[in-house]
Amino acid sequence: MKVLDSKFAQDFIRLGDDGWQLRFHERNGGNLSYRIPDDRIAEVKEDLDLTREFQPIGTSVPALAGEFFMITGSGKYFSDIKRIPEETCCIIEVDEKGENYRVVWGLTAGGRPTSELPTHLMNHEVKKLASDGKMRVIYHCHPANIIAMTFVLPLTDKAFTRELWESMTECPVVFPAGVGVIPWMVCGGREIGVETAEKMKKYDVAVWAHHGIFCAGEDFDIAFGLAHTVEKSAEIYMKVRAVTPVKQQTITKENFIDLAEAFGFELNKDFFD
Ligand code: 2HA
Ligand code: ZN
Repeated sequence: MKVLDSKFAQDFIRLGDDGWQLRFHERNGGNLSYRIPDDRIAEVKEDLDLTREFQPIGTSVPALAGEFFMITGSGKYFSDIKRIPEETCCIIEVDEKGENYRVVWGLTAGGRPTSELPTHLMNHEVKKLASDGKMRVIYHCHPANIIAMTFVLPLTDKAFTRELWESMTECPVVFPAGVGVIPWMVCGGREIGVETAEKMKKYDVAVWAHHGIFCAGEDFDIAFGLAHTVEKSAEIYMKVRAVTPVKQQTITKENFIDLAEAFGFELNKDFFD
């Protein structure tokens, strides 16, 4: 089978286009990766070129040795993913040590995988180990309202989690563990990847101050739905904040407890006063 005829590639492309439509990706902002299951990569083997040289990842991810990932390219635009997926995306193979990668499909007009490759792979490693292999998608985007929130709230997991939970009833249901927050750092390297992966041990969402978010999910719908929910809640928070410094009422701690009981999920109690 051709890569572009596979369901995983079509789902990858649809997420990319959905993110573009929702204005989460200005210019070349954001990146997306998917850890491809063995049986899915076997189906597209005929379309892969396994002859290229391996290159350093820039970090070590031994738990991902031998895995294949579909991933967006550095400098490529999300607005182009649907139109020219083979130019904007690629499939990479990680070597047997988890230290090098090579491109085996895509980037037909040249280029390399996203500058955030170390963060993507370190997040995949953490999530693969924590979920018994179920988590497969890591998604990074630049939604305006969650970025705006990083200029008005203290950069703590608790401040962000509480305000996001309080701004929309669905939020504690969708991300009951909460969200992690990372202060401003230089992006594109190993250091920010280490900090993000540390947050991903506890949460499925990491907020990068003045930059954007990273979300993890078992599949494309879950990862994208998470980013969408966080951003919608951030939009409500910023709207409320813009018209009043004081909320007249909100969702209370007791309300959260009732909600968790009704829906049968475990809320992260670290964020209760
Ligand atoms: O340009 O979003 O964080 C891609 C990015 C870097
Ligand atoms: Zn970014």
